Amino acid sequence: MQFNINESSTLLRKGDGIQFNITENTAPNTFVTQVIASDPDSGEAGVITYQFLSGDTHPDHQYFRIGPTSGRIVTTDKVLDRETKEVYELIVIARDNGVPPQEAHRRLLVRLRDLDDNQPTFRDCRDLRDPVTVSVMENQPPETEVAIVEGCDADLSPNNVMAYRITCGDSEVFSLDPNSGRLATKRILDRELKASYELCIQVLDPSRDTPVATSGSAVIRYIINVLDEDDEPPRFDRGTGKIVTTTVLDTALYHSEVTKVYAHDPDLVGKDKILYSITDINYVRNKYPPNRDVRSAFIIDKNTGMIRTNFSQFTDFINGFFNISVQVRDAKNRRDTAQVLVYVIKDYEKLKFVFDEDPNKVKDKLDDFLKELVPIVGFEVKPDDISHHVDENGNINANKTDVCFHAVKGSEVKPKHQTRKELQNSQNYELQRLYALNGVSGVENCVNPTALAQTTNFGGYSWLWWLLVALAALLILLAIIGIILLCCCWNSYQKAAGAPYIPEATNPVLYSREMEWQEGTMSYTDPGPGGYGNYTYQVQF
Ligand SMILES: [Ca+2]
Ligand SMILES: [Ca+2]
Ligand SMILES: [Ca+2]
Ligand SMILES: [Ca+2]
Repeated sequence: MQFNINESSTLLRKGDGIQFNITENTAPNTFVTQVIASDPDSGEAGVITYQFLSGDTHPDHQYFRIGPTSGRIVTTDKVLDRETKEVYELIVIARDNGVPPQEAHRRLLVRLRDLDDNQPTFRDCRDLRDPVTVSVMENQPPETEVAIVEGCDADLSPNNVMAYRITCGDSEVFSLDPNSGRLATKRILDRELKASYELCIQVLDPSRDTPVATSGSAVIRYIINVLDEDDEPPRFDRGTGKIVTTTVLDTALYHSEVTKVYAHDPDLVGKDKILYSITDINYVRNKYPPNRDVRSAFIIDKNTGMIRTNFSQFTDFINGFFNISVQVRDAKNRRDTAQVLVYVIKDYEKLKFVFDEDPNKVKDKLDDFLKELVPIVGFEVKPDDISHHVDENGNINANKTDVCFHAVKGSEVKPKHQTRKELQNSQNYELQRLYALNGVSGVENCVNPTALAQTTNFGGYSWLWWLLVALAALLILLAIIGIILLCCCWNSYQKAAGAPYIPEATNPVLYSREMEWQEGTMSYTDPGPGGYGNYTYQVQF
């Protein structure tokens, strides 16, 4: 038996069967080819029937049908999708009616031609997750490449040509080559200005008129993070000006904390490596400047910016202020400077606001409250300490807050009595409204008289301690005087009672050595007045 194949539509491959090409997605009953087997037998024994070899090892036959007598192979109503399966293998069996029947096998391959039946997309692309995160270094010149955008189209070339466009986001900052998908910067980027950008990118078939979309499988989001370079100087947080005002107590001891200066380096790189230093210290007072070298009066922690005292007492410096020049620099030696004015005051010169809320709530709103206060009273209030409220008897109330402060006008500390008068002005309705809004219930002495009595220092001890010492000394002195007086009285009594008289000039110690006191009788004779008569005296021991 021999197979004859319709040669006009075949591609012969030696030893590998014959391959036919048909277009994918073709309609049912599309003609593929016709196989014809010839049998030299005549009659019934030469009648040939055709069928496909079936079974698990040859599943592709289900997509095709063969005419049992005609040998015509056509497609079925099953969809032939090239993107699902491109080549189908068919084994055709031709069998005659002889006894026993004769068989011949032939292997055929059916390959699908590609049609442009898939749209470009991002959804099914390998290793692509939405959003795509990429990065680019700041300060790079325009046209720096950020990424190559790549979609996917399941069709074969030329049916898989893709084009790209930006459909939403920061398109004024980035350009996208529609053909190559090259995403690049349009200008120099500054991370400190904007650290992250976002784009929607659509992939499309350039041969079709595709509407612009900002979502769907043909759109992907790109997040572009700008990487940091150490290109910014550190800057002091100065609040309202270049000057930081604070106070130090006249009794401050060596290494007491004065204030902390903060600087901020906008860079991420090296922001933790900024260093603080003091470049100069001056002391300013109108009269009688103290004769001390003040350049070492304060020191600063180079890492934290904490300024501490380097003297143990500041009593000589009351009514003046120190002007400390501080500097901060980063790893690239970019610098910023600020002045810290430190006024030397006594503890009881401070005032406090009493808030009807706990310290955590007050901390959150304190900055805003103090900012709003400035235009109302015309001076600045600088907080020194926030703590639970202590009443005038020294009792602590955790539901209230004390904010001790000093007031500053220009670069001078405002006197306490003036400050108190202006902050307690009940005619200032704007001020009273601000107090009511923020729960301020009073302006009081920061240190109350009781606490002041307990904490006022004299060389490190409270005055109560010194008072007790003085009383004790007085008692001892009185006791000594009393003893001396008693001794004097006793001597006088003895003398008056006829006790033996010891001359004043005689050293009692020497005298005691010369006398030999012994038990017995001592006697001497007195010639008597005018030598008339003898008197004998006896003293019994
Ligand atoms: Ca296709
Ligand atoms: Ca396509
Ligand atoms: Ca920096
Ligand atoms: Ca930077």
